[in-house]
Amino acid sequence: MKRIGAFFTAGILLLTVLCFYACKDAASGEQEVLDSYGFVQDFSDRQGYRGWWYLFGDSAEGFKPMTYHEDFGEYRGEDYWSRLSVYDSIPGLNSEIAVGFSVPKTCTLSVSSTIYRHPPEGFGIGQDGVWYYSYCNSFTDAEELLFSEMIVDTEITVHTLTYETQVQEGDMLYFVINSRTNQSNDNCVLDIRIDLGGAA
Ligand SMILES: [Ca+2]
Repeated sequence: MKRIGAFFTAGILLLTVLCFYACKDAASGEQEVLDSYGFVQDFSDRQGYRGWWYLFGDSAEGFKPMTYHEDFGEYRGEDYWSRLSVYDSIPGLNSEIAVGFSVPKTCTLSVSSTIYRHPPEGFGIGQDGVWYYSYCNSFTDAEELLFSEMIVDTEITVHTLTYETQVQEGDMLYFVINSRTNQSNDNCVLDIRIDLGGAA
């Protein structure tokens, strides 16, 4: 009986310790540094969860956080149509949308992103697809782009874009969708995989 009591006491003690650390992390906002991250895998109703941010605005003027709409399971910006989700991401009429990723540690990091756009039936006049590009912290010159691609297809075509770069803890990576000059049928399906390598 004493042995059962000892196991019971040890179990309660272990649960208390685990709860303490879980509650401490939740309260402080600290998040465990993982080896890999995924936009779809980690998608959350909480801005900043696992380093992901859901944004709208402009790469030149700056981005602002979108608001999560629970009924639709998506983030929306203030600009009409501007939204982000694992199923459908659409730039606004007068704004870009962006996924931000806050780098949790200094390292060499690799990115692999897929994107496709739902093209209209019988590709319409003036429908010019989207521009998808990525940069770190700021973008003022095309040479700073880590990848850049026009997604202009007449049937569903998955584009895979990759890069590897050295980053510092606290850097912000941006993955931006721009509607170009016409916003028709700019619905995209996006994923971003990020793997953290060794120390830079
Ligand atoms: Ca367009």
